[in-house]
Amino acid sequence: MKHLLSSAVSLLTLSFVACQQAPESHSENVSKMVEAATPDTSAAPTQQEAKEFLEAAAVEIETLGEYAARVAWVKANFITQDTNWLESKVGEDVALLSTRLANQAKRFNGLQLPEDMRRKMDGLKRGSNFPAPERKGAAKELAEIMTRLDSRYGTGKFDYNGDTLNLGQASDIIATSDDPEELRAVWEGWRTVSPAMKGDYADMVKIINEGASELGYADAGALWRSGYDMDADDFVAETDRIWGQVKPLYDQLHCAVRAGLNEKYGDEVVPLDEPIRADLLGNMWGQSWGNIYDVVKPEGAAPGVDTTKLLKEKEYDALKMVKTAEKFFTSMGFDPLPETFYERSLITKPEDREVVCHASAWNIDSKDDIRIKMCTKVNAEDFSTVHHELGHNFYQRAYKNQPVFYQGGANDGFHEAIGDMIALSITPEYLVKIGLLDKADVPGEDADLALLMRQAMDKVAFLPFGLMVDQWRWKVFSGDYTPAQYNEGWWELRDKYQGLKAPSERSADAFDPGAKYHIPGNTPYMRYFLAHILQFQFHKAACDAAGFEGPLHRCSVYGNKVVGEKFNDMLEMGQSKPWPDALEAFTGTREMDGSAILEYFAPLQAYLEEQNKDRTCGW
Ligand code: X8Z
Ligand code: ZN
Repeated sequence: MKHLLSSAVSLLTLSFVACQQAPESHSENVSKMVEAATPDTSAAPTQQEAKEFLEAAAVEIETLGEYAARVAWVKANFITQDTNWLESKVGEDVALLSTRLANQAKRFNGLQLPEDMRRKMDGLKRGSNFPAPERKGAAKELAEIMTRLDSRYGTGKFDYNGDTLNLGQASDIIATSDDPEELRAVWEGWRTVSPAMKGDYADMVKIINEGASELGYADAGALWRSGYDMDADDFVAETDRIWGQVKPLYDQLHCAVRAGLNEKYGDEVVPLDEPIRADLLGNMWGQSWGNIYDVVKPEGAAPGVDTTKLLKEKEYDALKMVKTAEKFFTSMGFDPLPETFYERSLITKPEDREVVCHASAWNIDSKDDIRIKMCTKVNAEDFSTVHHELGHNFYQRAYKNQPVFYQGGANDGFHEAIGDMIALSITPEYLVKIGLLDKADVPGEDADLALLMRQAMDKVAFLPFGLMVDQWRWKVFSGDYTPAQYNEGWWELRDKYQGLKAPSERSADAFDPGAKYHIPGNTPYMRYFLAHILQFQFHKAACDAAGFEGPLHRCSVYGNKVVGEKFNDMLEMGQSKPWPDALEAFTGTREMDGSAILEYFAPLQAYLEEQNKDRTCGW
């Protein structure tokens, strides 16, 4: 999700790179307001002063936030030297504001405050995920680096067989080719875009570590981990615990997929006792494997549903995909999207200019000006992504009446899980209701394994990737991985968690993390691991609330207004309460936990264990 000024982790974030600056005169005015609220830094502050400080800070954040969002939107829709310049400029202002407010908030440290004010103050004190140190010039340098990284990724291209390929074209080849030589060449080709980012990345790490240290954190990783309403070390223990719950399921899937690929490509390309080559999994990063579902299609099981084929047969286009996803939300009682959403969103890739194609959802004015930006293709993956993005937008609109401090997800994993939870309700029975599937083609119970396998190839395959990306960043921030070890460290974790390996020896200057959007795009990633756990908890709670009694993968809450209302109650809370309160409101539990995803896939896990019983699993 792209958002400037609110996140579960911090109030002012550059993570979406746009930042800019309100017109100078206005900026000065608001600065004076904050100054006025904290007049004498030596005197013991009063609660009244704290109240005034928070009020003035909210005005500053809202004002600069909207300006920054508009600049960032223009840059992401039209990458040029000038829009990069503008974005760096506003990024600097956002960084300066964030650092200043964090420092000013410290003044109220010793003061007893009502819980609500303390929560707002603590949010401010966390600064941003990419904090600039106070020294002169640091915010500017940081903002310029962040803009450069993001734009380099957005405009990345490479030559292949006499053609120039962008990421979308390269991804299509990875999704459909079964020529290992071609796959390797395209996989490597995309990774020629990122070595040029490495110097900037190392410089950025130094700057934000310095900023984090000034805010009182050991490093930027410690700052990121502190954004979950719990002790940062406890958060790490929680993610490890949850990974421990789901790892046996992943290991079974890995084993079956390796065996399927081995059958297809032979021992030379896919040895049975090694990690899997990362270019063979149908996705540029090997993060979700739905595109190679055929290699593990359960034998003898009835076929599931090929959503890509259905969308194409029924001549869906990007707009129809978005309208269909919107209709899911409105069927549950949410208001339709505003007209401006359709007027202002970008939903197909323009041919005549450079845009950041990575899908995102925007909240421009913290009210109703919500939009998405994605280079939609008509396929199952993007059908699901459209639901994902609208989930962000409906969440943003649900919490729009919260104070700006609370306009964010209960935690950042919640924000990523909303649309995904809705997409879990895309069952064959639902597809019949919207006319995509003929009633006669609804697969029976004998297709359950096929349906679960197809879903697991996306959702289960993703789990270790969701975990390892920020494991890598945390080690980079802590200095465990020096710039010289960046790439080696990346592959160490790819091996450890995913059981994947590069298709060939990586060169000394390779910077493979930079070939994944969220590294140059400056977006934390643990949120997606959490979301892949949470969305199943939400789905189960929704199905329970609907009184559904069948297996979870056959449950759809389409049209269920009772569930919609309960869901909305959680969404409206935004970030106003610690996330366990929000989770409890909807699911009745206060813990993020892997038991729901395990329950969902239980029949598949049993099947995989049986299939794998004579295989040697692991790597
Ligand atoms: O980045 C995204 C969304 C935008 S928030 C499209 N996702 C992650 C990714 O693409 O790597 C969704 C799933 C994981
Ligand atoms: Zn998202």
